[in-house]
Amino acid sequence: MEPISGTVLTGRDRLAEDVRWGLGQTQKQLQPRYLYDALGSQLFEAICELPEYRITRAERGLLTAHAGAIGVGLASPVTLVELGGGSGEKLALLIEPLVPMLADLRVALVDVSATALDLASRTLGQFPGLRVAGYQATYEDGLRRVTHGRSGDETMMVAFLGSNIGNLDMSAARAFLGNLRSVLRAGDRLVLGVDLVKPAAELVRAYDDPLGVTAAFNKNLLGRLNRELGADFEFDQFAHRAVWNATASRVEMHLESLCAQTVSIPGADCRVRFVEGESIWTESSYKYETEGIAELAAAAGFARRDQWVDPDARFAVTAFDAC
Ligand code: AVI
Repeated sequence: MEPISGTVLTGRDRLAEDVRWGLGQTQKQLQPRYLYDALGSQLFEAICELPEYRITRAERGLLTAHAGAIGVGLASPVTLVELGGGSGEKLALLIEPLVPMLADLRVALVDVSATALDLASRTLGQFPGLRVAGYQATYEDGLRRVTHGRSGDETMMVAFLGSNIGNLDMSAARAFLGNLRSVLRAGDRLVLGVDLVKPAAELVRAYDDPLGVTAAFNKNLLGRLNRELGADFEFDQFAHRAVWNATASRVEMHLESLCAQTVSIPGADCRVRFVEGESIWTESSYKYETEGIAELAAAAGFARRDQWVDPDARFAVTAFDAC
């Protein structure tokens, strides 16, 4: 699957092309970034509140307890960059101890969603005088723009939270961290929030909750193709499936066809045939071990400074220095 940090969605043509390609593969697939239209983003916010989905609460707890230590030793001026941060609520937790510590602190928000940038800027309004710049861009593009023309004495701290890195295949995660390192300087900091491997039953419940919110989040992708490309997917002819693939260390989300059927997608100029039981793979969520996170980042040129783990939820926040 392509990385979520890849090409920006530039409208219907891009969606149509990706859908035609993805549903033409032997293992049918759709890129996870298409899960996040307006309704999908709201459903994801609801997922974060589910008792079975512990990532958001665990990370919030770790950031609340350790934000001071995460930013310790940074010298002013500092630019704190958040990649794909959504509401800005977790960023605010990181900023709080930094405000009295640093005379010159700026924030750069990088997100493909204008709504998210707007929301995060409003959240950060609680810090009077804080300079906040928003970049509506992919991670790579936004980072290039943020780092371009930075002053000689400016330090950067990049936050990539919420286990967003887990939605990248291993090779894409490696490439992403390598690109990130290439635009940073030695001494810059990276804060990564990553979900850890845990018992299979727990993982499957987190991605197939009894209330059906994750199922709705996944099926909304079919709704999106109906709305935007005039497709005729029937929700009740597909089932949401969450599968723990232990070999690849990832939870896979699929939409499984419950019967043999043909779906028309006029906006993508195609008709797609399904046999009973055939699935569309819509997302991977890779789960790591604490050492695996450090090794992945080390290969890209980041040295682990400190790591904090929620032992119940099995979630880790790790601070790295670019070296
Ligand atoms: C955004 N991302 C880290 C979530 C995850 O856990 O992979 C998306 C998600 N998919 C289903 N539930 C949540």
